[in-house]
Amino acid sequence: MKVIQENFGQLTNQSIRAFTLVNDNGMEMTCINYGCIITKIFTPDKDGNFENVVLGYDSIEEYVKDSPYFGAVCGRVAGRIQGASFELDGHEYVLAQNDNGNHLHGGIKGFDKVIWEAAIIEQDDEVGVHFFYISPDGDEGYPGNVSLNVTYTLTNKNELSIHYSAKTDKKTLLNVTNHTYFNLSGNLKRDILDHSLTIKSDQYLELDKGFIPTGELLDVKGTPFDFTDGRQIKTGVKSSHPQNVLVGEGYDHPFLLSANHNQEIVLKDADSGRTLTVETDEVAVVVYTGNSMSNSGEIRGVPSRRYLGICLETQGLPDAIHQPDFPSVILDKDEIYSKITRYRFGIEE
Ligand code: FUC
Repeated sequence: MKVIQENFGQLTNQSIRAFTLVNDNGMEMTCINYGCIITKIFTPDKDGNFENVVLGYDSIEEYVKDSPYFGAVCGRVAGRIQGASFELDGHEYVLAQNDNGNHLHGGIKGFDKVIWEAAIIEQDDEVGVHFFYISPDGDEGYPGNVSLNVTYTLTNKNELSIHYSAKTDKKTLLNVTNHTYFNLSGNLKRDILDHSLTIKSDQYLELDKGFIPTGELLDVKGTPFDFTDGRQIKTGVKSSHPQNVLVGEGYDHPFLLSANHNQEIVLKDADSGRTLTVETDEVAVVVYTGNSMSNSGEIRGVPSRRYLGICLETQGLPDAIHQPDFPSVILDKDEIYSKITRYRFGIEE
């Protein structure tokens, strides 16, 4: 196993670095120190052909110009915060508005748009990159100096882990995710409509027209939101269920996960035989099927379009600060924030 370092261009006089983690099976993952963005993941199909299974670009300019959070770490708080403000200990905090008067994925310049410090990890059983960033007090309106670590590691079991850890010097909010768009067909040969998804989840959150949780938990049973026995993404895209229609025909919803984080989410592409199993200690996964992806421009030579990728954003519940019944996303002074998500790439048996 090894880590290869390369130049990924310049941004405001700072050089952007690309790190490629390679395991002994030939699986590769490339990430950059801008936004902790995962730019490429090469995994084998059922015939042993290695192809890229994520959406991304080959230049920093494209990421800066136009990226719907491809591969990036989002925060301080992933998802939407209604009205871009919240109250904490009697103090009103006003956040950056970047989504119709609401706050989305950490604001105008969130974790996805900053340069992180990086250090390589090379051990016998895993290789990785450790990213580090200090988000200053007042960043995008949030209180507290937050020091953050994001560590990507790859093993010979074709398992990629993301470990997030953080601390703050003042009570604040923190709910971080990774926004990788997966497409298991390989090199974007097909869209994700024929991918099938299994989620061990009995409930999902109802959204309002601003895509903000209403506070209602809905049962998946008997609806296009029932992924417990697996279902193809296209069933929710073609569905007339008001929640599928509302988000632009598809899914953009938080699903509640069980606490035992044992193979909770499985994505499959029958044609290539590729599978992706996601395990996490987070309380939810936001399934976003690329409903609002642009119909112009190209992604590595492939015309951009809706449903070209699917995001499985493991995280706390969006807008939790306005919902007393949701698990809290408040991080206390000197409390340790620690979350892990594992992605295992395989072949259908
Ligand atoms: C997801 C969605 C949003 C948005 C963004 C690009 O996380 O929840 O609706 O479109 O990605």
